[in-house]
Amino acid sequence: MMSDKDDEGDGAVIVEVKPRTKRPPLYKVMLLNDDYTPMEFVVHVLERFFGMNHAQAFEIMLTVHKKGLAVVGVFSHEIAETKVTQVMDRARQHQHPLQCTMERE
Ligand code: TYC
Repeated sequence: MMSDKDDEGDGAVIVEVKPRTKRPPLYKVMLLNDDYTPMEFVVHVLERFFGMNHAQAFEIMLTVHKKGLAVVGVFSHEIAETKVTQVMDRARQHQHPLQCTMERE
């Protein structure tokens, strides 16, 4: 129809598109409990790789010990992967079975 607002009969149609900027997804990094990894080692890992002070690190370590797991930080995909790798590498070096995983928030 020639009376249409955006159609002047020349085939040109104006389509307005809302600019939508999606936030990048975030990932929870979690530490899992086991029966063998020494408590001091877990505290050290939390201080070294998650920037916690000793008191915070000790508290989170105890939460994992009692509850089975805890979220130790929330990061972009790349940072979360780096944290998991750092923890798993350090645990392997010391032959501890400590497990660290990531999950989309
Ligand atoms: N449960 C371990 C122990 O009794 C301590 C521990 C805490 C291990 C947290 C892993 O993610 C962990 N030695």
